[in-house]
Amino acid sequence: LVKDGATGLEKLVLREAHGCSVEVYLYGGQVIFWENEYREQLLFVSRKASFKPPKAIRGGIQICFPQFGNHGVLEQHGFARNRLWSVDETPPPFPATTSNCHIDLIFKQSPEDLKIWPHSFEFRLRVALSPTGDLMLTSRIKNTNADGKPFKFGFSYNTYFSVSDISEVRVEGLETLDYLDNLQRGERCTEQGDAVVFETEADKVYLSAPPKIVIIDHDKKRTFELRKEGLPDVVVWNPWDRKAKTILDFGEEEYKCMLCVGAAYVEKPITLRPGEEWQGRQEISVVPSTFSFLL
Ligand code: TA6
Repeated sequence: LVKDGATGLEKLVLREAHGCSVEVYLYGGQVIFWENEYREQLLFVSRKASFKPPKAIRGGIQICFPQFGNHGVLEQHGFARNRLWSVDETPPPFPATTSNCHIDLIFKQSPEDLKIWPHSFEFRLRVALSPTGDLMLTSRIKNTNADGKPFKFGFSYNTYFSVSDISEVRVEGLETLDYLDNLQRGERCTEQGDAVVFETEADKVYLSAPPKIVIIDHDKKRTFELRKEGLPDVVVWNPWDRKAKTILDFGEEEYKCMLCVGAAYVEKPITLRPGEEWQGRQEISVVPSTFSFLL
């Protein structure tokens, strides 16, 4: 656990044998850097990001809980992403699939937040790096209500991928899916039959998406793979130029070099009875793009 010089925030740094590394802020439980062995920054962080409460850090992987978007009474995307988490000294046994290069954080309900969301929970987050530098996030959320009450929640790993040029990016795996279009008051629409490309603002939640999504950054000759478990939906967002100008913690031209794609649980909220625990995993990896063999 070190204090980040630039932001004054405490962070955990995880370095894997081959040089891949990940940095996680206790603020928001937020992965902020993910570097491969070539020291490339694979996640986008806005140069205008605010690192002070109550603003969530614009970039990396935001943990949106217990609400996604404005679907509910809480602030946009809930409060987990702008609260202080702590190191989990007593992590429960995680599924064998997480590598032994990991860090564990925990986030619990606070007395003040109980007023806005009257439920007790334990949210344990494991951030793990595989031997090949894949980044795996496992969230385990347990209902610890003493009053026997179940609770419902929404969730998303809002992951800001760094891309070379958004107009050269294609996303495969979302073809023909139904999605909720946030630009049309959440209206349910159906995606076309081939890969998703970007020419204007996009703000969609794809429903019941397959376990693997592929994001091809043609210019950087890089392909991201996103695998998910326990999370049926996928969020896709790029503000494009006009919307970007209205976002204070977002540089005007930055929409060109980012794409927010994340495994989520949006359409139907998750219900947990007391003592029950939900688990949601997202694993992202970088594979050399097939195009690189052609060029
Ligand atoms: O995940 C997509 C989205 O809900 C978009 O509608 C956009 O608002 C984005 O999240 C960013 O939200 P934020 O509260 O972080 O500015």
